[in-house]
Amino acid sequence: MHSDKTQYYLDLEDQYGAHNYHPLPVVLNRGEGVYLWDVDNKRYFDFLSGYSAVNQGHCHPTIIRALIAQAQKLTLTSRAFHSELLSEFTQYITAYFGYDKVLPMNTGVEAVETAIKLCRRWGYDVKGIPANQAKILVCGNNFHGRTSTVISFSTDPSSYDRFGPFMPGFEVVPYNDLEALSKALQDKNVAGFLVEPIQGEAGVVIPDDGYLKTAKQYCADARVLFIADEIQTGLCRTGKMLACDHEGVRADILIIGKALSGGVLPASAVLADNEVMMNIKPGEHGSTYGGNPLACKVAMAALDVLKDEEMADNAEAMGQLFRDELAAMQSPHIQLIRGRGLLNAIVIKHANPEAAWDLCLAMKDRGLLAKPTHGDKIRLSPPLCINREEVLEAVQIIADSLHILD
Ligand code: IF1
Repeated sequence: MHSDKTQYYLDLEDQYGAHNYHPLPVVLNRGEGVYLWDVDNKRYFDFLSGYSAVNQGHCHPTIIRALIAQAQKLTLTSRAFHSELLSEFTQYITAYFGYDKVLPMNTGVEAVETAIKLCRRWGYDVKGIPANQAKILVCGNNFHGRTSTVISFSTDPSSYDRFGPFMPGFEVVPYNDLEALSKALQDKNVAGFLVEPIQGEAGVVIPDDGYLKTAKQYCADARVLFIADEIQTGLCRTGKMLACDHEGVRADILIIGKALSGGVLPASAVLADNEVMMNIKPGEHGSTYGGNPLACKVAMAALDVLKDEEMADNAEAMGQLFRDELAAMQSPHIQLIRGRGLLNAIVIKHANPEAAWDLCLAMKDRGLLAKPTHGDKIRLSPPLCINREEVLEAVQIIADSLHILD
């Protein structure tokens, strides 16, 4: 069982915190690179990376240096005034991703909400959709966050059940189904198509080769905005800067978050060209903390690190090695291994429906942290600074742990 110390913290949170999560029973208090430590000073490989927010590794020194220096200088001005850092950040990030403009927000879902508002506004002002008729197509099994608007188009009851009434104006099309998309695009009131290049929460579901490229073309032909939610897949996680880069697709609206700050603070951004971005006028959208100097400084450092340390290439190489080594195990308990770069998942095959959870507990005991999703899937997504030796060591832990299911 747990140490008294661990149990003490588990009990505190259980008593005073809302029960909106079901975490593994481990209490962490330190992180560095690919490692986390618990309150008993036991070390773990982090194979969740804060749901892909910590791509650069925990407490990356370059990012933390930027955080500390900026925190001692200026943290928040609000958008009522200009700041030196926001100015610099807008130039930096638009050049980095190749868009005319950026709109900074904080959490991922706020950036999704922003993209929805931008898309609708473009639909009315540019495309000429009649008032309040704009439609946005979304995919089956999507995950784009937890606000009431975004859960309105979730297909997962645990996201939406008994949280209604829901926001209208969304239509679900099956993921990875070009025919269904093409049919839905015939509606002249469609303004946008919102898609995850790889579906994370659904269990790392990778669409067929060519899906994104053709979907983008269909959208262009129908004069519909292609909106890529790269909050989880972006920033080198899948072996390219953006997952859309695998197919040479440039989104009309690009949404990023999570690793934009390297796991240091909430920072998200929406990127688009003037035709889309310039329809929102002063006072029509914003956020107290969006684009604050501290987040801008941290985000530039976090983006620098991704390029300076060639994290896309490392994710590609280490991901390949990781999947090859998992496959070589030939475990009877692994039904499927899938992923791209270091966004990976295994599907567990076992009579016991608790097997994936039990496996995660066994891996925790042996020094590796990961979390099951949808019962039988385990996402395996370490920080992108992981090296060959560490991948092999992690694979050994997974192999040893799998034997508890024998
Ligand atoms: C939770 C998963 C990851 C996202 C995409 C927007 C957001 C997310 C593609 C919203 C957030 C999270 C949030 C986290 C679990 C999680 C997750 F399991 F759902 F799939 F990452 F693996 N678009 N993903 O993946 O961003 O507002 O949270 O910053 O507990 O809800 P946010």
